[in-house]
Amino acid sequence: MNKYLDIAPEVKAALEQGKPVVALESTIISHGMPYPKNVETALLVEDTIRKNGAVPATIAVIGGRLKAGLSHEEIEYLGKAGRDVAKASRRDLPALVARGADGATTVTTTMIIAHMAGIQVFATGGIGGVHRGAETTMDISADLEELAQTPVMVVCAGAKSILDLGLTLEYLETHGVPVIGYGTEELPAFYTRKSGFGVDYRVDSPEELAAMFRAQRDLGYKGGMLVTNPIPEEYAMDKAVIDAAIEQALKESVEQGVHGKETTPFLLARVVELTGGDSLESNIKLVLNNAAVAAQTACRLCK
Ligand code: PSU
Ligand code: MN
Repeated sequence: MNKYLDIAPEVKAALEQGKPVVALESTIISHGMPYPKNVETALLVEDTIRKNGAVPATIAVIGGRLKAGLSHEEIEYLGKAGRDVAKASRRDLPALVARGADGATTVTTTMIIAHMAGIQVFATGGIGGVHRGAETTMDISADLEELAQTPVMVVCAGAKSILDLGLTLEYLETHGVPVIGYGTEELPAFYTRKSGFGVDYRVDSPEELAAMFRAQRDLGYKGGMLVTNPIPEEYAMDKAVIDAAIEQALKESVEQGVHGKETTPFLLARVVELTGGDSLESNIKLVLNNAAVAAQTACRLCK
Protein backbone atom coordinates (compact mmCIF):
# COMPACT_ATOMS: atom_id res chain seq x y z
CA MET A 1 0.00 0.00 0.00
CA ASN A 2 1.16 3.53 -0.72
CA LYS A 3 2.76 5.02 2.37
CA TYR A 4 0.70 8.22 2.12
CA LEU A 5 -2.64 6.41 1.86
CA ASP A 6 -5.10 5.92 4.75
CA ILE A 7 -8.03 3.62 4.09
CA ALA A 8 -10.88 4.02 6.59
CA PRO A 9 -11.51 0.83 8.63
CA GLU A 10 -14.94 0.12 7.14
CA VAL A 11 -13.65 0.61 3.59
CA LYS A 12 -10.60 -1.53 4.27
CA ALA A 13 -12.71 -4.36 5.66
CA ALA A 14 -15.05 -4.23 2.65
CA LEU A 15 -12.16 -4.31 0.19
CA GLU A 16 -10.48 -7.20 1.98
CA GLN A 17 -13.72 -9.18 1.95
CA GLY A 18 -14.34 -8.45 -1.74
CA LYS A 19 -17.41 -6.34 -0.94
CA PRO A 20 -18.55 -3.42 -3.12
CA VAL A 21 -17.13 0.05 -2.46
CA VAL A 22 -17.92 3.33 -4.25
CA ALA A 23 -15.58 6.33 -4.23
CA LEU A 24 -16.87 9.91 -3.91
CA GLU A 25 -15.05 13.19 -4.54
CA SER A 26 -14.63 16.12 -2.15
CA THR A 27 -14.32 19.12 -4.48
CA ILE A 28 -18.09 18.91 -4.80
CA ILE A 29 -18.22 19.34 -0.98
CA SER A 30 -15.68 22.15 -0.53
CA HIS A 31 -16.12 24.02 -3.81
CA GLY A 32 -19.31 22.75 -5.43
CA MET A 33 -22.03 23.62 -2.91
CA PRO A 34 -22.57 26.07 -0.05
CA TYR A 35 -22.39 25.01 3.61
CA PRO A 36 -24.39 23.32 5.16
CA LYS A 37 -26.07 21.90 2.03
CA ASN A 38 -22.72 20.45 0.96
CA VAL A 39 -22.34 18.41 4.15
CA GLU A 40 -25.99 17.29 4.15
CA THR A 41 -25.62 16.20 0.53
CA ALA A 42 -22.33 14.38 1.11
CA LEU A 43 -23.92 12.37 3.92
CA LEU A 44 -27.07 11.72 1.90
CA VAL A 45 -24.95 10.43 -1.00
CA GLU A 46 -23.14 8.08 1.39
CA ASP A 47 -26.54 6.82 2.68
CA THR A 48 -27.73 6.23 -0.88
CA ILE A 49 -24.66 4.10 -1.56
CA ARG A 50 -25.30 2.06 1.57
CA LYS A 51 -28.99 1.58 0.71
CA ASN A 52 -27.87 0.21 -2.64
CA GLY A 53 -25.60 -2.35 -1.02
CA ALA A 54 -22.14 -0.77 -1.17
CA VAL A 55 -19.76 1.00 1.21
CA PRO A 56 -19.04 4.69 0.49
CA ALA A 57 -15.46 5.99 0.44
CA THR A 58 -15.40 9.77 0.27
CA ILE A 59 -11.92 10.82 -0.78
CA ALA A 60 -9.85 13.87 0.22
CA VAL A 61 -6.38 14.93 1.31
CA ILE A 62 -6.23 15.81 5.01
CA GLY A 63 -3.01 16.88 6.69
CA GLY A 64 -1.07 15.54 3.72
CA ARG A 65 -2.64 12.06 4.02
CA LEU A 66 -4.54 10.60 1.07
CA LYS A 67 -7.82 9.51 2.61
CA ALA A 68 -10.06 6.81 1.16
CA GLY A 69 -13.11 7.03 3.39
CA LEU A 70 -13.86 9.97 5.67
CA SER A 71 -15.54 10.22 9.07
CA HIS A 72 -18.58 12.48 9.46
CA GLU A 73 -16.34 14.91 11.34
CA GLU A 74 -13.92 15.05 8.42
CA ILE A 75 -16.78 15.67 5.97
CA GLU A 76 -18.10 18.42 8.23
CA TYR A 77 -14.60 19.93 8.40
CA LEU A 78 -14.21 20.01 4.60
CA GLY A 79 -17.71 21.39 4.13
CA LYS A 80 -17.25 24.17 6.65
CA ALA A 81 -13.80 25.13 5.36
CA GLY A 82 -15.23 25.38 1.84
CA ARG A 83 -12.98 27.27 -0.53
CA ASP A 84 -10.23 27.57 2.07
CA VAL A 85 -9.41 23.97 1.18
CA ALA A 86 -7.26 23.83 -1.96
CA LYS A 87 -8.79 22.27 -5.05
CA ALA A 88 -6.43 19.38 -5.65
CA SER A 89 -5.73 18.08 -9.12
CA ARG A 90 -2.96 15.65 -10.20
CA ARG A 91 -0.24 18.30 -10.21
CA ASP A 92 -1.12 19.36 -6.63
CA LEU A 93 -0.75 16.05 -4.74
CA PRO A 94 3.06 16.15 -4.35
CA ALA A 95 2.93 19.63 -2.77
CA LEU A 96 0.00 18.79 -0.48
CA VAL A 97 1.61 15.56 0.70
CA ALA A 98 5.03 17.14 1.26
CA ARG A 99 3.55 20.07 3.14
CA GLY A 100 1.02 18.07 5.15
CA ALA A 101 -1.78 20.20 3.73
CA ASP A 102 -5.48 19.65 2.98
CA GLY A 103 -6.98 19.22 -0.46
CA ALA A 104 -10.43 18.74 -1.93
CA THR A 105 -10.09 16.06 -4.58
CA THR A 106 -11.41 16.60 -8.10
CA VAL A 107 -12.48 13.77 -10.39
CA THR A 108 -8.80 13.38 -11.31
CA THR A 109 -7.36 12.98 -7.83
CA THR A 110 -10.35 10.98 -6.59
CA MET A 111 -9.64 8.49 -9.40
CA ILE A 112 -5.94 8.39 -8.48
CA ILE A 113 -6.60 7.72 -4.80
CA ALA A 114 -9.49 5.31 -5.46
CA HIS A 115 -7.24 3.26 -7.71
CA MET A 116 -4.43 3.26 -5.12
CA ALA A 117 -6.94 1.91 -2.59
CA GLY A 118 -8.33 -0.72 -4.98
CA ILE A 119 -11.74 0.93 -5.57
CA GLN A 120 -13.10 0.53 -9.10
CA VAL A 121 -16.30 2.58 -9.15
CA PHE A 122 -16.71 6.30 -8.46
CA ALA A 123 -19.87 8.43 -8.44
CA THR A 124 -19.94 12.18 -8.93
CA GLY A 125 -22.01 15.00 -10.45
CA GLY A 126 -20.21 16.37 -13.47
CA ILE A 127 -16.72 15.95 -14.88
CA GLY A 128 -14.35 18.56 -16.23
CA GLY A 129 -13.71 18.63 -19.98
CA VAL A 130 -12.58 20.73 -22.90
CA HIS A 131 -13.58 24.33 -22.21
CA ARG A 132 -15.25 26.53 -24.77
CA GLY A 133 -12.52 28.51 -26.48
CA ALA A 134 -9.92 25.79 -25.75
CA GLU A 135 -8.60 26.31 -29.30
CA THR A 136 -6.86 29.37 -27.90
CA THR A 137 -6.78 28.92 -24.10
CA MET A 138 -5.78 25.22 -24.18
CA ASP A 139 -8.00 24.79 -21.10
CA ILE A 140 -8.64 21.07 -21.01
CA SER A 141 -9.46 19.46 -17.68
CA ALA A 142 -6.99 16.96 -16.25
CA ASP A 143 -10.09 14.78 -15.66
CA LEU A 144 -9.99 13.68 -19.30
CA GLU A 145 -6.33 12.71 -19.10
CA GLU A 146 -7.02 10.75 -15.93
CA LEU A 147 -9.87 8.85 -17.55
CA ALA A 148 -7.36 7.90 -20.24
CA GLN A 149 -4.85 6.47 -17.80
CA THR A 150 -6.53 5.26 -14.61
CA PRO A 151 -8.82 2.20 -14.52
CA VAL A 152 -11.81 3.56 -12.63
CA MET A 153 -15.44 3.72 -13.78
CA VAL A 154 -16.76 7.26 -13.28
CA VAL A 155 -20.55 7.61 -13.07
CA CYS A 156 -21.63 11.20 -13.74
CA ALA A 157 -24.58 13.13 -15.20
CA GLY A 158 -22.62 14.16 -18.29
CA ALA A 159 -20.90 17.52 -18.48
CA LYS A 160 -22.24 21.05 -18.15
CA SER A 161 -22.37 23.18 -21.21
CA ILE A 162 -19.88 25.57 -19.57
CA LEU A 163 -17.74 23.13 -21.61
CA ASP A 164 -17.52 22.42 -25.32
CA LEU A 165 -19.27 19.05 -25.21
CA GLY A 166 -18.41 18.16 -28.81
CA LEU A 167 -14.68 18.72 -28.26
CA THR A 168 -14.85 16.88 -24.94
CA LEU A 169 -16.21 13.80 -26.74
CA GLU A 170 -13.53 14.10 -29.44
CA TYR A 171 -10.84 14.20 -26.79
CA LEU A 172 -12.23 11.13 -25.03
CA GLU A 173 -12.46 9.27 -28.33
CA THR A 174 -8.82 10.05 -29.15
CA HIS A 175 -7.75 8.76 -25.75
CA GLY A 176 -9.78 5.58 -26.00
CA VAL A 177 -12.20 6.30 -23.18
CA PRO A 178 -15.58 4.61 -23.73
CA VAL A 179 -18.49 6.99 -23.10
CA ILE A 180 -21.58 5.05 -22.03
CA GLY A 181 -25.11 6.43 -21.87
CA TYR A 182 -27.09 4.86 -19.03
CA GLY A 183 -30.54 4.32 -20.47
CA THR A 184 -29.86 6.85 -23.21
CA GLU A 185 -28.23 7.21 -26.61
CA GLU A 186 -27.57 10.89 -26.01
CA LEU A 187 -24.91 12.50 -23.84
CA PRO A 188 -26.71 14.19 -20.91
CA ALA A 189 -25.77 17.81 -20.17
CA PHE A 190 -25.90 17.65 -16.36
CA TYR A 191 -28.93 19.91 -15.67
CA THR A 192 -30.73 18.63 -18.75
CA ARG A 193 -31.16 15.11 -20.11
CA LYS A 194 -30.05 15.91 -23.63
CA SER A 195 -27.10 17.65 -25.28
CA GLY A 196 -27.55 16.92 -28.96
CA PHE A 197 -24.43 14.68 -28.92
CA GLY A 198 -24.50 10.90 -29.07
CA VAL A 199 -22.69 8.55 -26.68
CA ASP A 200 -20.61 5.56 -27.82
CA TYR A 201 -22.84 2.89 -26.28
CA ARG A 202 -26.18 2.76 -24.57
CA VAL A 203 -26.37 0.44 -21.57
CA ASP A 204 -29.56 -0.28 -19.63
CA SER A 205 -28.48 -2.26 -16.57
CA PRO A 206 -25.80 -2.36 -13.86
CA GLU A 207 -25.02 -5.92 -15.00
CA GLU A 208 -24.07 -4.70 -18.45
CA LEU A 209 -21.99 -1.83 -17.04
CA ALA A 210 -20.11 -4.32 -14.88
CA ALA A 211 -19.58 -6.63 -17.86
CA MET A 212 -18.10 -3.82 -19.96
CA PHE A 213 -15.80 -2.69 -17.19
CA ARG A 214 -14.67 -6.28 -16.60
CA ALA A 215 -13.97 -6.69 -20.31
CA GLN A 216 -11.93 -3.48 -20.29
CA ARG A 217 -9.82 -4.89 -17.46
CA ASP A 218 -9.46 -8.28 -19.13
CA LEU A 219 -8.27 -6.53 -22.29
CA GLY A 220 -5.46 -5.02 -20.26
CA TYR A 221 -6.45 -1.39 -20.89
CA LYS A 222 -4.94 1.11 -18.52
CA GLY A 223 -7.71 3.69 -18.74
CA GLY A 224 -11.16 4.05 -17.26
CA MET A 225 -14.73 4.34 -18.45
CA LEU A 226 -17.21 7.21 -18.35
CA VAL A 227 -20.83 6.42 -17.56
CA THR A 228 -23.23 9.30 -18.18
CA ASN A 229 -26.53 8.99 -16.35
CA PRO A 230 -29.20 11.57 -17.18
CA ILE A 231 -30.78 13.62 -14.40
CA PRO A 232 -34.25 12.20 -13.55
CA GLU A 233 -36.88 13.89 -15.71
CA GLU A 234 -38.71 15.49 -12.76
CA TYR A 235 -35.57 17.34 -11.62
CA ALA A 236 -34.27 18.41 -15.02
CA MET A 237 -34.03 22.16 -15.60
CA ASP A 238 -35.47 24.27 -18.35
CA LYS A 239 -32.85 24.38 -21.10
CA ALA A 240 -33.40 28.06 -21.92
CA VAL A 241 -33.00 29.09 -18.27
CA ILE A 242 -29.82 27.14 -17.71
CA ASP A 243 -28.30 28.11 -21.07
CA ALA A 244 -28.86 31.81 -20.34
CA ALA A 245 -27.16 31.49 -16.94
CA ILE A 246 -24.20 29.64 -18.47
CA GLU A 247 -23.76 32.26 -21.23
CA GLN A 248 -23.84 35.02 -18.63
CA ALA A 249 -21.30 33.24 -16.39
CA LEU A 250 -18.98 32.61 -19.37
CA LYS A 251 -19.19 36.25 -20.40
CA GLU A 252 -18.25 37.40 -16.88
CA SER A 253 -15.36 34.95 -16.66
CA VAL A 254 -13.85 36.35 -19.87
CA GLU A 255 -14.44 39.96 -18.74
CA GLN A 256 -12.81 39.28 -15.38
CA GLY A 257 -9.90 37.36 -16.88
CA VAL A 258 -10.60 34.25 -14.79
CA HIS A 259 -8.26 31.44 -15.77
CA GLY A 260 -6.52 28.21 -14.71
CA LYS A 261 -7.94 26.19 -11.84
CA GLU A 262 -10.32 29.05 -10.93
CA THR A 263 -12.31 28.83 -14.15
CA THR A 264 -14.51 25.85 -13.31
CA PRO A 265 -15.33 26.87 -9.70
CA PHE A 266 -16.08 30.43 -10.89
CA LEU A 267 -18.48 29.24 -13.59
CA LEU A 268 -20.19 26.72 -11.33
CA ALA A 269 -20.71 29.25 -8.54
CA ARG A 270 -22.04 31.93 -10.91
CA VAL A 271 -24.49 29.50 -12.50
CA VAL A 272 -25.84 28.61 -9.06
CA GLU A 273 -26.15 32.31 -8.12
CA LEU A 274 -27.87 33.20 -11.40
CA THR A 275 -30.42 30.39 -11.21
CA GLY A 276 -31.18 30.75 -7.51
CA GLY A 277 -31.54 27.56 -5.51
CA ASP A 278 -33.06 25.63 -8.44
CA SER A 279 -29.82 24.43 -9.95
CA LEU A 280 -28.50 23.42 -6.54
CA GLU A 281 -31.53 21.18 -5.96
CA SER A 282 -31.12 19.61 -9.40
CA ASN A 283 -27.43 19.09 -8.68
CA ILE A 284 -28.19 17.23 -5.44
CA LYS A 285 -30.79 14.99 -7.08
CA LEU A 286 -28.54 13.99 -9.93
CA VAL A 287 -25.65 13.10 -7.63
CA LEU A 288 -27.97 10.83 -5.62
CA ASN A 289 -29.13 9.23 -8.85
CA ASN A 290 -25.53 8.57 -9.89
CA ALA A 291 -24.65 7.18 -6.46
CA ALA A 292 -27.40 4.57 -6.81
CA VAL A 293 -26.24 3.41 -10.26
CA ALA A 294 -22.60 3.34 -9.13
CA ALA A 295 -23.43 1.26 -6.03
CA GLN A 296 -25.55 -1.19 -8.02
CA THR A 297 -22.73 -1.59 -10.53
CA ALA A 298 -20.10 -2.05 -7.80
CA CYS A 299 -22.31 -4.85 -6.39
CA ARG A 300 -22.41 -6.59 -9.79
CA LEU A 301 -18.64 -6.23 -10.18
CA CYS A 302 -18.13 -8.11 -6.93
CA LYS A 303 -20.20 -11.10 -8.04
N1 PSU B 1 -18.00 20.12 -13.12
C1 PSU B 1 -19.16 20.08 -12.47
N2 PSU B 1 -19.15 20.00 -11.13
C2 PSU B 1 -17.98 19.93 -10.42
C3 PSU B 1 -16.75 19.96 -11.13
C4 PSU B 1 -16.80 20.06 -12.46
O1 PSU B 1 -20.21 20.15 -13.09
O2 PSU B 1 -18.00 19.84 -9.19
C5 PSU B 1 -15.47 19.84 -10.35
C6 PSU B 1 -15.03 18.37 -10.27
O3 PSU B 1 -14.33 18.17 -9.07
C7 PSU B 1 -14.09 18.26 -11.46
C8 PSU B 1 -13.41 19.60 -11.42
O4 PSU B 1 -13.18 17.19 -11.37
O5 PSU B 1 -14.43 20.52 -11.06
C9 PSU B 1 -12.79 19.96 -12.75
O6 PSU B 1 -12.06 21.14 -12.64
P1 PSU B 1 -11.17 21.65 -13.86
O7 PSU B 1 -12.13 22.04 -14.94
O8 PSU B 1 -10.42 22.80 -13.33
O9 PSU B 1 -10.29 20.51 -14.26
MN1 MN C 1 -8.85 23.97 -16.51
